[in-house]
Amino acid sequence: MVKVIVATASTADTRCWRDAIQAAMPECEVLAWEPGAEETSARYAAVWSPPDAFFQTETKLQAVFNLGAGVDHLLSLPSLPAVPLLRLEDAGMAPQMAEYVIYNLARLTRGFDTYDAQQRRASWNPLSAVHHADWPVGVMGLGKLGSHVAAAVAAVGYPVAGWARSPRPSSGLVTFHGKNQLGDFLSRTRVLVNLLPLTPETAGIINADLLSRLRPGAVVINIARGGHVVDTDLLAALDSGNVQAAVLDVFNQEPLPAHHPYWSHPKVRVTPHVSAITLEEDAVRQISERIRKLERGEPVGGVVDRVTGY
Ligand code: NDP
Ligand code: OXD
Repeated sequence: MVKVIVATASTADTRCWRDAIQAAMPECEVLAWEPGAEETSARYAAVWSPPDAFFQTETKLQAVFNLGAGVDHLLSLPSLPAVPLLRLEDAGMAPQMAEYVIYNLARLTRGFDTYDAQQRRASWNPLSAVHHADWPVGVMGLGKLGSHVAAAVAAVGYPVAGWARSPRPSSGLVTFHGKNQLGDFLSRTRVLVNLLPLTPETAGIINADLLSRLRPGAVVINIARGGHVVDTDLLAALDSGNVQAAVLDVFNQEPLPAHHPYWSHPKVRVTPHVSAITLEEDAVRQISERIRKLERGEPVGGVVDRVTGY
């Protein structure tokens, strides 16, 4: 019987995922890894932020499935084996991301925070109409999540452009690609939405130079990874007024430390890495379908390119 082993940073999560995968794959034996356990000869692993010790122990793996979209943590582990690494593709996260971005866009552009304050004072005071043209949105990263977010934001009526590594001739969006076109992308962007993977090329990309190239009154929505942002540069841009607001879901250190200035900054909204939560049913369906395909010797989607890092 094929063995699948689950490993996460928490024993409780590991057991939940083990139960869910076992229910979906009665033909396999699904195990829950715990620190100090013996090697199990598992063929497949399903993991989220496991410790390196997991890969030191489980040395017979033929493929590793990430229980999320981003693989930056896994790729940093020295003992990650050189076998196919597969990540979740959308799996119900793209609509959550679109909802998060549209909610925050509407809140910021249409003054819903002001209406909240007005309600507390029983003040009836309509603000002027919003012109979407004044809020051009730029989505960095046009992959499974970014392309869905860009299309959803465009459907609400905002002008949207996207930036990726390679050209997108027929995407129906205004698109830019590569370092050479980053400047043109930024100079037409007022609301910057980050959905890049964290790789050596993209680490620290949201820095003083990038922020200074956005349109005046810029807004930054970071829903990818904290490592994309140079926090001191973003705080300086917020304090100088170059950036009028930041919506941050991911941080260089998570949980965000209690003393961090983002918590109390009047121009910052913090959420605890929830812009898209991995949905158990969708994730288990995607992983079990892929394991079955691998067992039949068929090709599978979601394989990470170890050279580009995503
Ligand atoms: P994909 O791999 O599908 O897409 C990545 C996109 O980024 C591609 O369009 C790619 O370009 C582009 N890209 C990569 N490197 C560069 C670069 N150097 N310059 C320009 N563009 C680049 O990823 P997903 O859409 O599935 O996920 C994106 C990220 O979202 C994840 O890596 C993860 O970090 C984050 N995430 C956050 C969550 C949260 O709750 N906050 C939940 C889920 C994901 P190209 O198309 O040309 O290859
Ligand atoms: C992911 C995440 O990458 O939840 O899936 O951050």
